[in-house]
Amino acid sequence: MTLAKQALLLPFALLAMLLPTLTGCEKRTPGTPLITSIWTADPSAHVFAGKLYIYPSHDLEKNKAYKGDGDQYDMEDYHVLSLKSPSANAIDTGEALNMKDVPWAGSQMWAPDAATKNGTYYLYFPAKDKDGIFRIGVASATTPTGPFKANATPIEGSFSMDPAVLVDTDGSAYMVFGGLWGGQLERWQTGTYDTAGQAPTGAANALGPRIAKLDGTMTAFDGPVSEISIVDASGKPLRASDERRRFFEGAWLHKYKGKYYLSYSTGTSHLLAYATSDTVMGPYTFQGTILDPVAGWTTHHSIVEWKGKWYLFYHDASLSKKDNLRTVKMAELFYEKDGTIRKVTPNKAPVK
Ligand code: FUB
Repeated sequence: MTLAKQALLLPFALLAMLLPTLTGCEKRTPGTPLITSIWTADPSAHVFAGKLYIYPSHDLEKNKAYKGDGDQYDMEDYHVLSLKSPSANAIDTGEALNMKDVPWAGSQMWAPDAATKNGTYYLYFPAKDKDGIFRIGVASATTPTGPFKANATPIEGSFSMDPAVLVDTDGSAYMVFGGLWGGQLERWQTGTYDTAGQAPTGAANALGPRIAKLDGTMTAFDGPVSEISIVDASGKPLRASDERRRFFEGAWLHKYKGKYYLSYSTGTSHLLAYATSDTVMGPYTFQGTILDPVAGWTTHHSIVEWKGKWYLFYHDASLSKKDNLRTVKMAELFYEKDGTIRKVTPNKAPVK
């Protein structure tokens, strides 16, 4: 081919390369990370004004010795990711909040979530306070990507970690939260913080996630915190020894066809499981597993509807091979006709 012909064809070749990006029709190989420029975990996804935003934890690589009691998840800030189409790579929109700007926080900025009301965006996040006790804070912004300004004190009455907020169809907002072990939930069984608090064992009822209604300001609880009961098909609360079904951490609430779905990580058995209820406060009846164990100790997710399809956002540690350096991923999620969720097999689930 002559040089003149090559020059003529160049614009067409460039257009063919750029077309998938321009039209949003590019395909991502199933199971590949949404972003690799930073380590990300605990993806809480939301659609705000038609665009998808992910509020993940930002895992950090540090040259430090850890005790391994959860302190290896040693995060200090949040970045918001945005996605322009389900198959596009995520874009890091930059730092949205840093621990140095949170007056009460001392360490471990863990899994956050976000919500919006009347044009303000709220970022909910757990962190250990200066006494080493997990609390849940809130920060606000005028855009979904921040920067967020943190309130001076944590939400009154909050404790433990992994907040997730559901804004219900009538506009009421609810926060579910809590997590065992590193998340300290077992230390709150008496209503006050007790360092000696131990998780129930054996046939005792498992601890449930906590739920509180948010008031109109979206920055405070509107009433007491309750424990959610997760029961089996016969209505019996799940037992502490039932590690493949009982709650451990990472609760998420969504609504599908008028039913409430509470999904969560089972921790020690590394599953994502779910339960359903006709009322937001529960009790929730256990339904099944959404995702089998992924690479790494933790598993954490969110579920969101976008452009008429449902998606599971999750993370794994397959890229770093280190539990505390994770990458967020997504897979399409399907409901059966009876409302049960079809188990996701991420390496086979195409994202179109
Ligand atoms: O990312 C730190 C913690 O690991 C989260 O808060 C838990 O849900 C687990 O994913």
